[in-house]
Amino acid sequence: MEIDQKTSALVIVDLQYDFLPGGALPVVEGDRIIPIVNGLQQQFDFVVATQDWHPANHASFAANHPGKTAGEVIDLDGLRQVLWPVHCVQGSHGAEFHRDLQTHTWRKVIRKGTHPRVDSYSGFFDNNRQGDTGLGSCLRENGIEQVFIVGLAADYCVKFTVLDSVSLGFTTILIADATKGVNLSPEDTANALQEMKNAGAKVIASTELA
Ligand code: VGL
Ligand code: ZN
Repeated sequence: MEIDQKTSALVIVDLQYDFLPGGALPVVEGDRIIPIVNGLQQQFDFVVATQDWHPANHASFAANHPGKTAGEVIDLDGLRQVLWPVHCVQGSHGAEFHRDLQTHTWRKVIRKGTHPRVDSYSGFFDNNRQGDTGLGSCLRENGIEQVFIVGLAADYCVKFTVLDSVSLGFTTILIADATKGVNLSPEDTANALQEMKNAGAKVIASTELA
């Protein structure tokens, strides 16, 4: 597959310490995708990244709901909310990008999940679809038509970023060997891949890119 540099972007989702082995909400072997993502970065002129960036009082943290534990699901202002361990707190080490990740060429970093009462899995919109991070307009203003998506986690933030990208009209390509899932249930990542395909996303391997 040929990458049209003028109209293509690589979007790197949440490659932060808290989602990597040793972090607060680790994806098993999540660090294995870092060299693949760095290799892909060489193939794109236009690279942006998202950063999960929560205040300490964020409503997605189980610790902020007395008696609840991570993995439980609550109703949060009418939305289904999975409760997570405290992660990616603004300014903390866990919220930083992994040191091996090349960041110097990034055009923009999109911080999300900053509203204390609303979670934001997608890099485009908050989970209630009210807040817009500006990623869509950033891509449009730069003439981007094809969005290639990589990062963590395949069954949450990557999935919702892919689905929103499709819904905004971008040709959307998930690079499957450059993502991995949390898998609260063992099938979650496989189901997420199917959901993304059903929505119209393409799923490719990094080796297919020329
Ligand atoms: C994520 C759960 C909570 C992710 C972020 O990056 O996939 N998952 N916050
Ligand atoms: Zn989060």
